[in-house]
Amino acid sequence: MRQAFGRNAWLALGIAIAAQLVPAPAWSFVEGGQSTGVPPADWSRASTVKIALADYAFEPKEIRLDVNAPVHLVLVNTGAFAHDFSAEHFFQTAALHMSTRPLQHGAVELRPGETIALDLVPGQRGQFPLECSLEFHAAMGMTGTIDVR
Ligand SMILES: [Cu+2]
Repeated sequence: MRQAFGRNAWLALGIAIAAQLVPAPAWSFVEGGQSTGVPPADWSRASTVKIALADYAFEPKEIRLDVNAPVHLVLVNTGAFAHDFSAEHFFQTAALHMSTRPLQHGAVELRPGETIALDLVPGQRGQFPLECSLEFHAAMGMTGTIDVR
């Protein structure tokens, strides 16, 4: 009994320490009428931009977005293989809506046939590289540009 309690106590301590070590996300979150560090966005006026992830290309290859304008980025994997939408620099400058699920290292991966919507506000003008980070996909042409104006 004593030993079981001891193990649980150590486990709780380990979880508490691990929680402190998890780095804060590089992006910020925004919600209509409320914000956490970024101006509030009017999501009722958000535009929708669809991007297909095919084998092995983004369609369109150049994605144009307006700076500080909320957008529903709808990603659809139309291919037969898994792909990801990897744009770490772009996502670092954008504010994600709080309902948008967190990204892994500035990327979101989609299974064949999967659709994922990202609600975000581009926060900086510029041309940001986009690629599929799965092995050899970028080399086969699965790259693009996010052009924020
Ligand atoms: Cu890919």
